[in-house]
Amino acid sequence: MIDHDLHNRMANAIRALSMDGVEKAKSGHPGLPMGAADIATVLFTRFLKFDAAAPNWPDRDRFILSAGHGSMLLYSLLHLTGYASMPLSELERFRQLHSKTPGHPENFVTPGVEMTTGPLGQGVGASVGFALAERMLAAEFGDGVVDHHTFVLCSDGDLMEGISQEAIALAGHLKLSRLIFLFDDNGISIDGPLSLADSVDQPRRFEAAGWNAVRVDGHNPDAIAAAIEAALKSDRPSLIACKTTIGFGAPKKAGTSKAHGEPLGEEELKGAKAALGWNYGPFEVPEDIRAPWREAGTRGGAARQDWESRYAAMPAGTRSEFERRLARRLPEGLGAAIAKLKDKLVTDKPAVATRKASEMALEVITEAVPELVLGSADLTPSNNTKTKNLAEIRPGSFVGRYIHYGIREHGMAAAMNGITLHGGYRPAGATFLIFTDYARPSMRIAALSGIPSIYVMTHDSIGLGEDGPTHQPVEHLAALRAIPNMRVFRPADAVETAECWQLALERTDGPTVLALTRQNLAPSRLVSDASNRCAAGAYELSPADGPARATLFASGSEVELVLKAQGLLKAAGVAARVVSVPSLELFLAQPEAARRAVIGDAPILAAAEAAVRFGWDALIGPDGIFIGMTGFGASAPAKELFKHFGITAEALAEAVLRRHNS
Ligand SMILES: Cc1ncc(C[n+]2csc(CCOP(=O)(O)OP(=O)(O)O)c2C)c(N)n1
Repeated sequence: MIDHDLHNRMANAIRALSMDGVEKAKSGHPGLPMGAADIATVLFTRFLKFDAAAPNWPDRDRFILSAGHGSMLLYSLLHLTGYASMPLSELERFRQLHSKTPGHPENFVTPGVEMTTGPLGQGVGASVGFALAERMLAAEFGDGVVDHHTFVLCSDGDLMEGISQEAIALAGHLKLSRLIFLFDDNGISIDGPLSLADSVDQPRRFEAAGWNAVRVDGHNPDAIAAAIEAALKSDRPSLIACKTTIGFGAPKKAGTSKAHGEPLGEEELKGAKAALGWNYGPFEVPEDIRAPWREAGTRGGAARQDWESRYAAMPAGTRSEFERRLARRLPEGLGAAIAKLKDKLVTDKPAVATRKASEMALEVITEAVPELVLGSADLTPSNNTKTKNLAEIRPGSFVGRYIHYGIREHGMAAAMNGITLHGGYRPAGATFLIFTDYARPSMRIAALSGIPSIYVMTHDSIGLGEDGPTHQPVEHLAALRAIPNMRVFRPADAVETAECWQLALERTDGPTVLALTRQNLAPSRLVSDASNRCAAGAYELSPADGPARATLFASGSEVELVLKAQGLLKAAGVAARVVSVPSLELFLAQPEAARRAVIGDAPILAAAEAAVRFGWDALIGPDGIFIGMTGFGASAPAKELFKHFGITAEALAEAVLRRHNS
């Protein structure tokens, strides 16, 4: 039986701290923490398996606050349950520079925060990955060491966002029964009542996607507890729609959008505390409420110790593999495997598309890197991501390393965030480069929070041909390069593709896009080289015959083109060198001397990339010659398109000659 009086006082501690935090910061969102305090109190005091003394304990339940604007809810919980990194002084510094309490939760700032949320829907999307990784890791290492749940607190906004549909459909399909959504069903958003813009019956929507769904009174702790009990026993993921009042307790603003996103104001705050029977000053929590909250924070200690004994009893080899995987440390064998592959490629000289080269690399890499989990948003045969050795994840069956995400690019990228943040796996997901548009919000979260996901993005230019301009990316390379901490590789042949895969895997602090061609390319790296030449972002691929008059830069499929232009120029008596640029932004981040050495001192700088010029001026200057796209593509065979848009060796050589002769 729940002691209602104690429950209320504990929930009111969350409400009071949240009101005070927002009031002191003069900005923030008090409504959600006040409304969802009962839900959070039931979850954290009775169900959530966690130990405040060990925020990173691998078998903890994950709690994801998808409605990140309600961050004071989470910070209050971390403080009350005794996380060392969340003293009261941090609540008092809510939203201030270098505090542990930024406006929206950031997992790389605050221990106990599982993921960065704020863009509505991202937590919901990532939670599918958390829950999936849990089951996959349990299938590999056993329920003895991996046996936890993923709880999500989500809001109306989370469920209105389109990504929620992708997420719930995938979770329902896969029967991720350890995923439990607590929906703060308050019927209010910023513009006012939800009825302004939404009339979805959420439980029925979830049921249609294969979930268990119930409605409860979100201020009745017994009802919330009973619903969670039932959800824990379900063989499906569960939605618990908790009817709540936003800003619960605030005399005038409760139940209105005025409680959503601004300080209550002195008078309203006073009135709320009086209504809640909370007779304490700002940030004051009496000891008789602190004590049971601290107890909740240590409640999981025994479970953690039990887990540690079970873990210690596992074979040493299994333990070291588990630790390696959680630490994102690559296995020893990868470097040697890539070196061997490169030797073979230099000998065989395959003239293949880089998507095919990627598959060839993956045949080797998937053997060497057991944590690599591949998948595609329903373009597997085009993305070439499924190698022979990869079994498929299926509903309720989690032994495997290939995920059919369905036609859900955004859901895929979000789930990949969750898979990585859960720990134990390195996800690589695929679609066409053009559809990074559909995945970008989650890719940005990956870049922002240092998640090393790998995006295998094929069909990377007009070179895809007949599908036409709707499918031909032109601005996407520039747009992706503009995301801080995103690394974009566009390899030129099979050797570079292997090197870029290695670099993507070696990254532990941010995501990588591999932009790959549909069309076949001639090999450009013809000699064996033990070093990874792509690591510096650009390198001299073909020196000039004599003092260079021009340097020709290119990425990916256009490297072949500039090599040909180099030959044409040579025939015309102009010495040119060729620099391959697999990663423009990585190259631009090199120290100045290294950059200068590669750029060289030839008077003419030219670049070719079948995309917009945006970004290349940093390398060739505003007066440099650029051969690429200035608008959208067209539907025609690839070879004709390159000619039509003037992206040819002849056009480049001519432009350089004109400049040379002027
Ligand atoms: C993708 C995205 N769009 C818009 C916003 C701005 N925003 C923050 S909260 C919110 C809606 C608030 O409604 P709800 O989700 O019901 O939260 P509550 O009012 O219950 O706190 C919006 C539009 C956002 N954070 N993310």
